[in-house]
Amino acid sequence: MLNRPDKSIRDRLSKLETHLNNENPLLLDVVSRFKKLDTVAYKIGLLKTSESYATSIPWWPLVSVLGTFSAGKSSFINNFLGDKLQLTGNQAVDDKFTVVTYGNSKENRVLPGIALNADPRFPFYQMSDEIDKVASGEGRRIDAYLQMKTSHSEKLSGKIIIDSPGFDADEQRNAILRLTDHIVDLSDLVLVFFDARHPEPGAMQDTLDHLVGNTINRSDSEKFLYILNQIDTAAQEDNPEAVVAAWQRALAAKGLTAGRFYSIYNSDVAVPIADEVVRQRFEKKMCAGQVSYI
Ligand SMILES: Nc1nc2c(ncn2[C@@H]2O[C@H](COP(=O)(O)OP(=O)(O)OP(=O)(O)O)[C@@H](O)[C@H]2O)c(=O)[nH]1
Ligand SMILES: [Mg+2]
Repeated sequence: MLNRPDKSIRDRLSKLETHLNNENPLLLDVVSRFKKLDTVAYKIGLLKTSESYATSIPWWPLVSVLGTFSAGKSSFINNFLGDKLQLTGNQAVDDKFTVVTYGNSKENRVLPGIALNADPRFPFYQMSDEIDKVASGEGRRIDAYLQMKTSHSEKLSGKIIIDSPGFDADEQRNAILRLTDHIVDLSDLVLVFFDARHPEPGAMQDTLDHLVGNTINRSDSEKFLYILNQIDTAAQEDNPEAVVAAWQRALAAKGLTAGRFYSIYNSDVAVPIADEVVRQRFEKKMCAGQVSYI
């Protein structure tokens, strides 16, 4: 019996090592220990030579950014990375999930979803098989649902961020919803974005149903952060408390009364606040908001 991994797994591990070398070299030692363990497991028949223990754990923490359409998910990611990676705008801009990973090259690269099948950073071995599991027959259309982008931002090194299409009642498709569930399951941190311009339940019913109602009873509910973005838009009428209260009531109506709630705005794209006193107060509060969670 052969005691060494077959070629596909050797290639995969060598890609994994290259990525770790670029992003988190400390973990290289762990891979070599897994390889030793694999050899033992091949010998006693616990593992097939097409498998490795090293591929069964997610090496890169996954942060997903979900929520209502036009809430500012993509702008937030751009701001966090310090890189204009994602398109933004007031219309529903994104129609697929974008898996954002670290890239060596200074230029951002866009790769089709199928590229994820071969990327050892992503916690699925064959992403298209995973899509097939959640939406039968859709796996071969992986490019319709997913794309991959690389950014040279150091902030991305050692982690993966997923930007998502907003929840828009008209646009909702089953496969997208099921893929959302799947991504939520795999994520280590889930940021659920809401829009302070529309804090009332009607505008965010699907987000409430799907990302609040369905998640409060999960055993890993502590990985969800609920974020009311664009709170700068409450500066004009200087009523952020009323806006936040309306939002909290909508969440509470779905049963969410405890959790981590933040109200933030993105200073890159916010409307300038004319009143000096109000501006200072908003800026001070924003600094207190823990946007640095990632
Ligand atoms: N005033 C203000 N505008 C914001 C803020 N964040 C984002 N925007 C604007 O809101 C609009 C939508 O932002 P996006 O980042 O595209 O929102 P998104 O959630 O990614 O939208 P979809 O991908 O279409 O669901 C853009 O015009 C942004 O400039 C904010 O904190 N304050
Ligand atoms: Mg977007």
